[in-house]
Amino acid sequence: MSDTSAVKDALRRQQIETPSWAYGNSGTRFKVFAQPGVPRTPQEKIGDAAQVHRYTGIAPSVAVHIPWDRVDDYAQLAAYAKEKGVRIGAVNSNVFQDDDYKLGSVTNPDPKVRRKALDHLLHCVDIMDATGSRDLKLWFSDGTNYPGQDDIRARQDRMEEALAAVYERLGEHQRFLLEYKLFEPAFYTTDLPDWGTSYAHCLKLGPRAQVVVDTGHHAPGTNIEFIVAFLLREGKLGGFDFNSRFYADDDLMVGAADPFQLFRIMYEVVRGGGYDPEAGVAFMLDQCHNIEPKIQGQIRSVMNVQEATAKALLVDAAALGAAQAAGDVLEANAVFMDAYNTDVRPLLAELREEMGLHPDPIAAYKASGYFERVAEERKDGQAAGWGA
Ligand code: AOS
Ligand code: ZN
Ligand code: ZN
Repeated sequence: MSDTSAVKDALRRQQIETPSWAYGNSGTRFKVFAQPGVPRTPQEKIGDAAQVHRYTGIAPSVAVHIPWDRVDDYAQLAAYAKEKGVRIGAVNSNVFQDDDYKLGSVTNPDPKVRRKALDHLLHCVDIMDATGSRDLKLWFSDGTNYPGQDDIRARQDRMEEALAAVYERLGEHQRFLLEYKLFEPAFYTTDLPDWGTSYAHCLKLGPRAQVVVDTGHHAPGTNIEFIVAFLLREGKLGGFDFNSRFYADDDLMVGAADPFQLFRIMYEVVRGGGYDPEAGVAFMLDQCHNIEPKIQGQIRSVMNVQEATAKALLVDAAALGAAQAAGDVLEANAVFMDAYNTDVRPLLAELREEMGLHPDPIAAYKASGYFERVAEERKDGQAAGWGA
């Protein structure tokens, strides 16, 4: 797509979801550096997410994490989000922070622990019913640390059983997105370590079980865009948890470590039809802002995805196809790189003005005084943190 107005039309309908946990304090295992103005409640996290949407125009939903965002009335929380101009997106389950889960959650050798974990997952579907969320995001920390610790095959059987029970409970318009991760916190085996394992489980269950690609969850050097192309082709790409990494699951701002990789991923999304709303691919961020300001960090990340998308949309498909058909390796690569090397910032500034937004979202946010206001208002009380 090289016609600028078509590119702009496509960008106008982009939707990127921000995660509630990105607005709270977070850190590494060594230290959590508390920041002023951090939200104390799920409602305040939603308020912050609404700011990101306000200045970017393309972040209309916020993912919640249960029980970090526990409230008595989830329908009321959804109504609150609506009032703020956003909606509640994916519901993220959490079966990794309880003492009972030391040896796993749904794959734990103890049936009582497995039942407890499954009950939590089913409760998350109840929450989706109340919030109107389409997606349940499942990430399991389950795995083992030592050879022989547990039976690898039996753990797959237990995983299959739990996933089938959740699938069964989903409503007609609901899906689950199954996340995989190479390692951490388990260091020897992880029960869902790669896209192939997630894919195999999802394939058995049906169309409402989809794979989610967290860009930080692969071995260094993995060709993530190939995974994206393959899953899309199979109708199994449910969405992304975007972030960037230098080493492992760093959860840094997307596009910070390797903007070229982000472009290559977005190109495969566009190429495979994953950008069309009917494809149902959820574009979510999964990040933790340890040292940088949180709302601003989310705005920057949304802009990074938008820039990569704009470049991907700018690839001249006709010229690329012709070069590929002719076997002209260098010309094909040149067409691809031309799009990547285009400075799309002026185009995006123009688009924002057409959308009634400030051309520079970060400058507009900073000038709004929101941060100073909430820093004052939220002086008292317990700031939300990773896990609270
Ligand atoms: C964990 O590594 C995963 O990325 C999950 O998506 C997790 O639920 C999220 O990062 C919040 O901790
Ligand atoms: Zn994730
Ligand atoms: Zn992760």
